[in-house]
Amino acid sequence: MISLIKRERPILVTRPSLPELAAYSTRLQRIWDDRWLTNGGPLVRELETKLRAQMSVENVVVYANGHLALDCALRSLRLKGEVITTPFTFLSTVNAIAMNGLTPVFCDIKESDCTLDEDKLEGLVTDQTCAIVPVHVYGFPCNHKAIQAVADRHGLKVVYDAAHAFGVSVDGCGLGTFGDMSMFSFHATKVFHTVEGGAVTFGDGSFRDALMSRKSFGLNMQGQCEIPGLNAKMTEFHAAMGLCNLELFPQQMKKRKALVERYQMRLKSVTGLRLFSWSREDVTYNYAYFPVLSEKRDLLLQRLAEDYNVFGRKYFYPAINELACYQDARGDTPVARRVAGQAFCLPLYADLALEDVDYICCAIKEIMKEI
Ligand code: T4K
Repeated sequence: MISLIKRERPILVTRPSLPELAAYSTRLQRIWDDRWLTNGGPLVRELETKLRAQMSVENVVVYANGHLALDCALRSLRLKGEVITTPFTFLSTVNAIAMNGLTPVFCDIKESDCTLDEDKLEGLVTDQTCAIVPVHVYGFPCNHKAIQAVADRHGLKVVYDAAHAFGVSVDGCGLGTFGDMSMFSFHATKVFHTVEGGAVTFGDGSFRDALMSRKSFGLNMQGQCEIPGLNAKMTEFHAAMGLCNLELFPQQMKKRKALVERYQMRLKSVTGLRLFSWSREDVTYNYAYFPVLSEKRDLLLQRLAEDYNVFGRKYFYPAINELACYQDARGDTPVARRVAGQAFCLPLYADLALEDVDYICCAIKEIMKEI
């Protein structure tokens, strides 16, 4: 019997994992010994090497955060014109496009997994289109073959926003191998984190110099600057956290998988909720988020917070093309607008107990009976 007495401590949508302090201190000792703190030090290089193996990608460049990684990826391709993306994402995706002087165009999403609807993509391509930025939202993989086919037909670059997708693979291939480049976020709220951080993965090694120089003021190996760049370098302290967390990652995925399965089992027959499918046999999921759709979302989240001290989050609301600065952008997205009005994420992190999931699900059942 599960007690539904309001929890004293809030259960938040996520809680960053941390290594043992002693393990982090061991890594820090190297920083103290070398006095090498930033600007591409040995721990950053070690992290890039380990990420290459972990993500099964040819090339990795790490950054101070995911947003700057995406900015540098787009900047390095010297794009001009329109970029097609989806509005069901975090503001960062579209800001990175706009702040590079590019014009975002919005493609609708599929309700089944909230990723770009490949059937609506080609109709948005014009002679101004230069690239596609699809989002593996919640870590659900986009249909990369269909997207690449459109890109190839029209000579477009493809840069994935894979902020949520660390550790996800399709048919054994890491998502970082798709398109021209992929950006991953290593923010504290992500399945794998460096406190703040991010990376760009890419197959074509000739992109490396441009990607490296964009994060260091635009200076290249010869000390020249062809395009102005940013300061988007990852520090040794952040890389040290990443090296520790990489070791914990496999164990954390097992815990997250068990939590997602528990949510699925307990919520699958609750009237008024729509769950997503986690059963694609070709996909290895990372269980980054537990998204749900409900027309009663707002009331449900309010009651969960007030009566049970449980805090879900409206990831992602509103749709980006409902925000003032993007509301005039081209592209009709009825599905994204509807989904943004119903989507929310329930608490999910490796240290969450299965009993907490039971508590949250019982609370949801009680609320859904009453609203
Ligand atoms: N593209 C996409 C699709 C993205 O989702 C993101 C970021 C990006 C690009 C850009 O990547 P980064 O530049 O961030 O690397 C969070 C994250 O800050 C952001 O990384 C993430 N996506 C976005 C979806 O969510 P908030 O505003 O929801 O975070 P916040 O501070 O409200 O925290 C969420 C919950 O986590 C709270 O309940 C408290 C808890 N928390 C948070 C932090 C930071 C902790 O317990 N400890 C902590 O240290 O944005």
